[in-house]
Amino acid sequence: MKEFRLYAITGEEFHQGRDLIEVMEAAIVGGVDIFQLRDKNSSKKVVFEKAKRLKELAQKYSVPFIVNDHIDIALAVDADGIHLGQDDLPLQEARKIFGQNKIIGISTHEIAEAREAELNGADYIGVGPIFPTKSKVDVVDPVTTKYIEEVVKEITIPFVAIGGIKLHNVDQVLAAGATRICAISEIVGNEDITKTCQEFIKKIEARR
Ligand code: TZP
Ligand code: MG
Repeated sequence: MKEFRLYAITGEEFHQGRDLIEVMEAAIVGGVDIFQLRDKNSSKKVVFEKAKRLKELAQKYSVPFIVNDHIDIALAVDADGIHLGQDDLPLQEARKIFGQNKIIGISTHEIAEAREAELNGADYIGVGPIFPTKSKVDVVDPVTTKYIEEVVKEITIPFVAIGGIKLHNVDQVLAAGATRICAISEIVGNEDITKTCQEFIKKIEARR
């Protein structure tokens, strides 16, 4: 998959009433180079409608668009990828349905899961939650930057650090060896989304 640095995920509870497209567009303008629709509350029909609009946005800026959980919706809107958790459809089955040329990302919380995802052909893994987060229910305990260090040593596919990452603590994450950062609330919950993303990019670039 194409290299990326800053990955934004929708979190409409943080959008402060702003339009979904407006929020994600501000993030892309600020430097987000891959983004995901994550909606655990809406009907499939509503998620599909959002995905369709976000796919258009992705095309306008030529950035990959990922759908969380719903492989059928990802196929229906011709999304660039899907993101799956440990309790979703197994990676190899998802690959059969979704195809070789699409992006499949897998959430991991420990090195055994990272190894398995790599072995089974994931395009990237999520590594987290690094810090406590309020953006995910039934989340596992923070894995801390220790887990990043383990992944850096062993895993060769791209990984993105996620979970409680803010401008004020991202340096710790980068110092542990992460080169790609993912955030929900710090990006989409911000008054100035574009500026926040620009600052993330500056910090990521400074460490690369
Ligand atoms: N997976 C692990 S932590 C998390 C997800 C989806 C939530 C990240 O949100 P935030 O607001 O950046 O902590
Ligand atoms: Mg899932």
